[in-house]
Amino acid sequence: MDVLQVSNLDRKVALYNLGFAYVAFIIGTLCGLLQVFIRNDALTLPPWLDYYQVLTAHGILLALVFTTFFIFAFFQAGMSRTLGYFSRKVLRWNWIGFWVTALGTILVVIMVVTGRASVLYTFYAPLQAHGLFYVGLALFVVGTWIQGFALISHYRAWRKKNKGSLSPLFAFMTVSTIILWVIACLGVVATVLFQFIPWAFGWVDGINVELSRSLFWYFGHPLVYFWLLPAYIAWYVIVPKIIGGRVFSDSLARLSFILFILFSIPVGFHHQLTEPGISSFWKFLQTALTFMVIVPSLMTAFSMFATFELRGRELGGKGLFGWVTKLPWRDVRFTSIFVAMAFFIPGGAGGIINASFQMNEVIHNTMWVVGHFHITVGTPVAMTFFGLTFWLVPYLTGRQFTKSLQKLAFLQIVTWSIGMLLMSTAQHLLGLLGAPRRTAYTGYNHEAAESWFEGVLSNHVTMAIGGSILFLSATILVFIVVQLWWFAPKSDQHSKVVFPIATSDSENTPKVLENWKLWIGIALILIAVAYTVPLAEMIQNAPNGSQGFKTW
Ligand code: HAS
Ligand code: CU
Repeated sequence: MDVLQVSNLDRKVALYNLGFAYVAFIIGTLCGLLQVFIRNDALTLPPWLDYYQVLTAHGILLALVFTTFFIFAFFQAGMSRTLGYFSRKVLRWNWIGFWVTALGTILVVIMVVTGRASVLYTFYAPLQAHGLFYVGLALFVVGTWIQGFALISHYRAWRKKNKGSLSPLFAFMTVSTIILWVIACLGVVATVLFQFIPWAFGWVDGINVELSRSLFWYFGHPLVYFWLLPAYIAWYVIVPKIIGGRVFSDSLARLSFILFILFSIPVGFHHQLTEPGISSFWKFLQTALTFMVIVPSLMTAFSMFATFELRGRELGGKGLFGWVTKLPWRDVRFTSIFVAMAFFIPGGAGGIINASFQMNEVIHNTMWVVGHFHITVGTPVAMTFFGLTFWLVPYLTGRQFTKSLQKLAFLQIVTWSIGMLLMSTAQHLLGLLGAPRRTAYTGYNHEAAESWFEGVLSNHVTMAIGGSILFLSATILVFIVVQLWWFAPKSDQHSKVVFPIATSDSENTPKVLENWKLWIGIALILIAVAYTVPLAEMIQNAPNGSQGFKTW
């Protein structure tokens, strides 16, 4: 087999992941469109379709399926690019992992579409879905582990060959993200295998609700960093190359990823601050740790500004802000990701509000939280993935990102930004005024609420307009992907798309940063401190397990 052929094989598995991601994306955004109209009373669903079914499909297809498949496409392409082509074995396991993940997804989607699992993506007990829904979830996780371990074995082979040297930044960050993912999944695997599956198939009578939710959020919070870190990889490693700069600091970048491994897991209680059954001390400890996990994001913000300013000044930018004008704004691969970053400033600030123990009371069960995650995962993460798509698909298919497609790409990111700005602002404000989340309608305080909800931005109509613009944007994006995959002109030697990787000077980077045993060990200690006692209390003081409820 010649080298070119091998590289094409690596690309194929990445391309399959990417294709799967975009199929989920278009169906998921359509479900989102339906939702804003239902909440606006402008749409009544046919009897075989229900609000919670659509909401479950929306959450799962976008937050879980689109992200995960895209992330593996990016990882596979990037690991093959930075560490060399996959061996046959690594390639085979990547494929097996892909098919297992896909099989799990299809099972889950069938259960949701046939109305057997309208339990939202958080699948809180005692809501009870069909047993196969949980089996699908388990397969999904196993599939990602197989792909993850295949990439780790590729990395280990590289390290064996390059004893004593730090791995390239892209590979380091990919491995960190996979480590975080595997440790995080232990919680969801435990609750799905030992609690949900026996209960849903009727082998046991009841479920310990508090324990299941806690194990879910042990996973659910680091899950958001499993989405975010690949975006950060793009910010640290790809964006500097696109603007012609370099990585600001190799050690800072690696340290921030290590901090995510340490602090992103022992914090799940910040999603359960209003739940009884966990004493305030443990809630307080975990909110304090949540404030620790903000640090690596602030380091990232600092590092991005530094990269931009250094490059802008290099290009002749003068004065305090002159460098801003020197950045390559006409390059949609950069502009899309810059706007994504800008959205993360209010997105992250909102997260800090949520994590503040007392303030959480105000926003917890409201639309505010829905606003929060649309300007974290829905834009900073998703739009970074769009920005990557514009060159990743041509890179994988050997086609050109033509001028006319570039114009369309600008239209796509402008519409996504406007749609998201309108929708998420309305969601935040409606939430503050008391509009609930996770529910289609509430009679509580309805008359008073009607009069509050009449402002231009605090309005369900604004939210629906935003949602419609977003769906338009999604169709443009999928059109671009289809063009780049099958129809754009083939690239030749000159127009060949490269995988951009910035130089990162690791000469002075402390080697201890790549000592995984050390960091995984500390992470496990922190997890044990934050979780052992409260979980033990939940098991010891558990009331009789709850029966299952189907509310739909
Ligand atoms: Fe969150 C709920 C706290 C980040 C996603 N979050 C959610 C839910 C989701 C979600 C999906 O403490 C709902 C779950 C559900 O269904 O119930 N979140 C935080 C905190 C952070 C945070 C402290 N969340 C995220 C990210 C997500 C995400 C990232 C997805 C990817 N979140 C919470 C809490 C709740 C919650 C509570 C529970 C609420 C409840 O009561 O239910 C932090 O990680 C945020 C740190 C980030 C920053 C921002 C740094 C800024 C950067 C950009 C630099 C910009 C540049 C460009 C360089 C401090 C890095 C310059 C441009 C210019 C224009 C100047
Ligand atoms: Cu969280």
